[in-house]
Amino acid sequence: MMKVTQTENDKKVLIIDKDKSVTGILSNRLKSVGINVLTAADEDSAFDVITKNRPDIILLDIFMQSKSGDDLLNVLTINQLSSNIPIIILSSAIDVNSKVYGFLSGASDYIVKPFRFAEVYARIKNQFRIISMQCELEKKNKELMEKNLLLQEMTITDGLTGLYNKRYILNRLVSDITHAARYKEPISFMMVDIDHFKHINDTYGHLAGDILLKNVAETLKNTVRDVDIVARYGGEEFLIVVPNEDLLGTKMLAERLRQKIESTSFVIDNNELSITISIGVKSANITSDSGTEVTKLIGEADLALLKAKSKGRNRVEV
Ligand code: GH3
Ligand code: MG
Ligand code: MG
Ligand code: MG
Repeated sequence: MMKVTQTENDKKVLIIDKDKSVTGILSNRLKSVGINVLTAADEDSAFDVITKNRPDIILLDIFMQSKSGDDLLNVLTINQLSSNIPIIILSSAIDVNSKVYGFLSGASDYIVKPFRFAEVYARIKNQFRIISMQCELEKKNKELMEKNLLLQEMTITDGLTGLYNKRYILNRLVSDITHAARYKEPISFMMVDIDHFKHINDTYGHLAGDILLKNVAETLKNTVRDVDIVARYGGEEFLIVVPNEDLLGTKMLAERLRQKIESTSFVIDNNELSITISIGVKSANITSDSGTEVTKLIGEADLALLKAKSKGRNRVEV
């Protein structure tokens, strides 16, 4: 007798046998080698068992005279609940056509009755091995997809703040502008820059500056609307895309941001830091759909930011 490996002990085999010709002895033999055996005598009880117990393999006894076995084979291979469970046919039909029909209908294996237990067991083990290989492949595939997702996320994310990075926002802008042009919607931007940030670094250290940047990023993200996109554009500079909003609405949103940052006390290393931001706002109605607009529009938001800085900082300019 072959030895049952560890993995086989938790595997379940469902025997579907209408005339109960094979169930008894076969199920006892399988149990004696440590396989969990489930049985069903008709379609309804088979699907009951499949739903409740999720068998790994189905042994389908086909009673050729009634043709009912063939029908059930087709049902099992088509139904979503059972379509990915390998089916081993047990049949007294030895002709090639019956075998070909079984395989073409989706069976994974075919055993001719009367059979010897050793053959059934060997073929079951063979299916177990195929299942393990598939599981292994699926696992590897899942790991690869997760890695891929993580990499994709890393390429669009700023490591310090977790915001989108400059590369992402520039790409995103092109499609947002195209969208705005197509639907004749306004599109607006805010260029946000922390005032006198150098002073924070000089006074509290670069590390505290980093933490502050993270906190400011979070505050910005929590203060804008869900549709607005916040990106870290440079060191202490953020670009916010405000879709489908005109100049007036964007100025109000910018003012809200400015006030929020001004009124927030950022606690870093037991120091309560108060900072301010300057914001340059640019709104546009895109008429021609052109990606080259991006550089121009950002340039204009930058100019507005410079204006805010030269006018004394902690303010919004257009
Ligand atoms: P202004 O009001 O004109 O914007 O003054 P500022 O000091 O903020 O501007 P400036 O451009 O002179 O300095 C920006 C500072 O931001 C200098 C740089 O060291 C700091 N900085 C840029 N990126 C980071 C970062 O990732 N971490 C930290 N801690 N500091 C950064
Ligand atoms: Mg600054
Ligand atoms: Mg939000
Ligand atoms: Mg700056």
